[in-house]
Amino acid sequence: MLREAPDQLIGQPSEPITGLAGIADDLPVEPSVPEKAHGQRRRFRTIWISDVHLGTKGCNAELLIDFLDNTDSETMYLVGDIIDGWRLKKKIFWPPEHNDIVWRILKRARRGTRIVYIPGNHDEMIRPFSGMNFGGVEITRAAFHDTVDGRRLMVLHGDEFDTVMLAHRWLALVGDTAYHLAMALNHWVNRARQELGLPYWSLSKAAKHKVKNAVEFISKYEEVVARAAAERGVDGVVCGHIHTAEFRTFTYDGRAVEYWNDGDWVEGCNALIEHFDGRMEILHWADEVASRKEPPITKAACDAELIVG
Ligand SMILES: [Mn+2]
Repeated sequence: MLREAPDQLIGQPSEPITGLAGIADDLPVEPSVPEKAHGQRRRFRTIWISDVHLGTKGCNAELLIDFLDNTDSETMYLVGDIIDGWRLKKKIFWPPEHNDIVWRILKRARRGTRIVYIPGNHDEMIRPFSGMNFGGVEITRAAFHDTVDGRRLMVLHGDEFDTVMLAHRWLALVGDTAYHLAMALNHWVNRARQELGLPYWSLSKAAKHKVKNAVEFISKYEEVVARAAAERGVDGVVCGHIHTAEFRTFTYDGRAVEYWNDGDWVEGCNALIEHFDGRMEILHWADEVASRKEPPITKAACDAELIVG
C-alpha cells in the first residue's frame, strides 16, 4: 500500500537517485556481455526505442542487448522510461546487463550516432537536465524529426496525454506496483518456457487484448496524441508510454496524421525504425531472433518436401 498521501505525491520534486551517478562513473571498459553481431549490423536511418525500464526485473535486457548489437542508425531516439526511477527508489535492482545497455548506448554515441534522450514519467528525474548533453546523449523534453521523404514528426514520451497519469498520479503508482508484480510473474513464466525450449510469451500482451477497458483506453490515448500532433501542424507523432506498439493514421480537417508507438522492452520488445527511403516499420525483436534460429524456408526445401511427401 501507499505510505504517502496522494497530494504529497502530486507535484513532488524530483529527487536525484542515489547510486545512479555512480553507475555512469563506474561504467566498465568492456561490457559483461561481449558485443556479438549476428552477421552484418542492419543499418537504419533512425531508431526509436522506449519503455526499457532499466532497474526492474521486467526489462528484457537480453533481447535489447541483442537488438543493440545487430542494428545501427544515424539517429537514435530514446523515447522515455529508459531508467525506472520509481522502482529504483524502492529497491535497487541493477544487474550487469543493465550497465551493458548503458555502455552500448554511450558507445553508439561515440561511434557517431546522434542520440536523443527524451525522459518519460518513470525517468522524470532526468527531465531537469533537458537541454544538456551527457557523453554525446542529448536530453530534451520533446523533439521534431524530419524523415528523409519530408514528413515532420513530433517525438515525445506521451505521458503528457495520459489522463490517468495527470489526474491521479497516486493511482498510477498503485497501477505501477500491480503492473510490476505481473511483470515479475511474466519473467518467471518465460524463464520456465525458455527451459522447455518454448518461444517468448507475453502475459500482459495476452491480458491487454482481452480487457475491454484497456483496449478503449489505448484507443482513446492514440486519438488524443494524434490530435495534439494535428494541432501542432506536423505530419505525425512518435511516442511510447503505453507499451503498445502501433501504427495508425488519423484524419483531422482532411489532413492525415500518423500515430506511431514504438512499444516497449518489457513485453513486446519492439523498436520503430526509419529505413533510408523514409519508410517506417515496427520491429518485433523476439520474432527477429526466432526467425534467425530457424533456417529460412527456401523453394528448394519446399520442393524437396513435396517429393518426399
Ligand atoms: Mn511512461
